[in-house]
Amino acid sequence: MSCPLHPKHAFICLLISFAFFIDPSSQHVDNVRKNQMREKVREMFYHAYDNYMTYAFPHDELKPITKSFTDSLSELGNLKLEHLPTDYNGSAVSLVESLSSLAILGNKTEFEKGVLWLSENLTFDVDVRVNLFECNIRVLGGLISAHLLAIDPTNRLIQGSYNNQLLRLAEDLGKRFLPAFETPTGLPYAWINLKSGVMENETTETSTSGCGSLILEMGALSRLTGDPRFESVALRALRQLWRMRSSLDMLGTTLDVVTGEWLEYSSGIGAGVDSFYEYLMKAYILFGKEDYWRMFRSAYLASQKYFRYGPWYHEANMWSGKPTYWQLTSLQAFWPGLQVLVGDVAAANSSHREFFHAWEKFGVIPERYLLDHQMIHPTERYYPLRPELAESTFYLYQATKDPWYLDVGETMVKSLNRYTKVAGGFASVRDVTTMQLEDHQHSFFLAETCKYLYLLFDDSFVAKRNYVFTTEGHPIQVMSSWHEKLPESYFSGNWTFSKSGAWESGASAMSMKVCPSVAPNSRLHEQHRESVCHVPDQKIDHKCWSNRECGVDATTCRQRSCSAVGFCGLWNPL
Ligand code: DMJ
Repeated sequence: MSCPLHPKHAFICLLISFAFFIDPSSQHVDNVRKNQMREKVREMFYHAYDNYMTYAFPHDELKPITKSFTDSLSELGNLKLEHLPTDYNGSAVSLVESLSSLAILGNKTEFEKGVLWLSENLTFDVDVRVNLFECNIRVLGGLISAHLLAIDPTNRLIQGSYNNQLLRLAEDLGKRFLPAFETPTGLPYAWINLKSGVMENETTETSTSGCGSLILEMGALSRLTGDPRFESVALRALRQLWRMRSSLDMLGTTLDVVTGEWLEYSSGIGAGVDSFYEYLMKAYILFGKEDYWRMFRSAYLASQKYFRYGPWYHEANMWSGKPTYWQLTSLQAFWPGLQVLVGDVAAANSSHREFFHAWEKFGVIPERYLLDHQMIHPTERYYPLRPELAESTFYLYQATKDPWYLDVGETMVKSLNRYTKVAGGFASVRDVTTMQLEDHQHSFFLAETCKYLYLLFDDSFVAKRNYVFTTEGHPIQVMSSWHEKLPESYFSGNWTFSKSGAWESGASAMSMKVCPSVAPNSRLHEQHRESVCHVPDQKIDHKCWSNRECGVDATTCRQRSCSAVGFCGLWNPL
């Protein structure tokens, strides 16, 4: 099966292509299994959610072992609580984070109850110092996504009246973010006090993801409110970050928002950088601006060239491209999911297998594994119920419909229930070598881990619509009115739908986002499929004088080089 499109549209083609190989008899068996697994995941979600509502709400997160709470909104990013008023009751972060999952699980009553409670009780006029990135992805993203789900008439989530209360809350929060961007560079401070703005002597250090992953939520907020400031500050920060890249198209991990200088030159695809890549690609999908695509493409190619080693990704110095740290980290496991979106399914599959091996070996994934010493990092042995492997598994199953990914999901569900379930919810693992637990159920377990596992086994919620999931797993629909490229005629109303017809079964929820020009009668067999990482050799006969004339291989994403006899190929050993 092959595809007629620009490389950047390749992923839809893969999604369609794989669907032609589904065997109907095995499909029935898969469906039975999927229904059973979906119900198991539903139980998991409610065990986590009900315990939160009973023992922690309206505080931010649940402590499942002691059945108590933590007001972690200001602690997010692992800093200690500061300036917390004694009468502070939290911001119900786990409830905000649960709304889109409740919608996907079809619990309209609980969704509506949550919306009403937040409308009447949530306030951001509190003297609390919060991490901008975390507050953006969890609270702003949670509110915006729930607002969009609430106003989508096809969901019928609200029986009573809904007067955009969640959007008003989001707008209020977004305005409180704005002072963070008032720096000489336009790069935002990492921390902000919701009541008073940037605090005296505030740290000027932040991370690449901290200032490069705000555009989905802030962009959506501008489109919804008509106030351009949110999108404009987020975009300015993103462009500034991109201007600071090295000649190799690489970025560091931490930087100073006042001087605009890099503080940490080593970077990779994991902590501190991960969602920067993700948001360039997803912003292109949601808003259709060519600029996002150009930035993403360059950054992605550099990642394949300088970080990738077979299925693994090490870190590298942004100036020299030389490897620095050889580590597999739990956060990196989102990468295969992103690769599915860009069409590099083969590369996604090979990395995903390595992460799953790690899961099988340890029961869950340790935060950091030292590839060069073949051991777990001595101080990062924990697994805080992270969603990234479930997320990639969901994307890869969407793209391939290979039932092996259902096995992966089943294994994950079993491990989570076996090692992390306690009477009061799900607890993080402090040490994967002993499975000793820690008294914390992070809100992303409700927003992401359970949601992606549920969607793996039942994608009916996304099957006929085009959602982009934020880095916190909150769905935002692709809309023609927000999009620079997709023609109006492509949409039914203002929402997007999969086309009906013979090939619909193969079109996933993600399929229409960047592939508008596919027609059902396309002569798919005669076309050549390309991956986004494919860069053609300079000469059509693949002859070359130097490595510079050779491109990047489409299947492996590896840089080709010029052989002694003058031909481009994958000559360099891994
Ligand atoms: C989530 O808060 C988001 O996915 C974020 O981008 C990084 N990872 C955590 C969960 O692991």
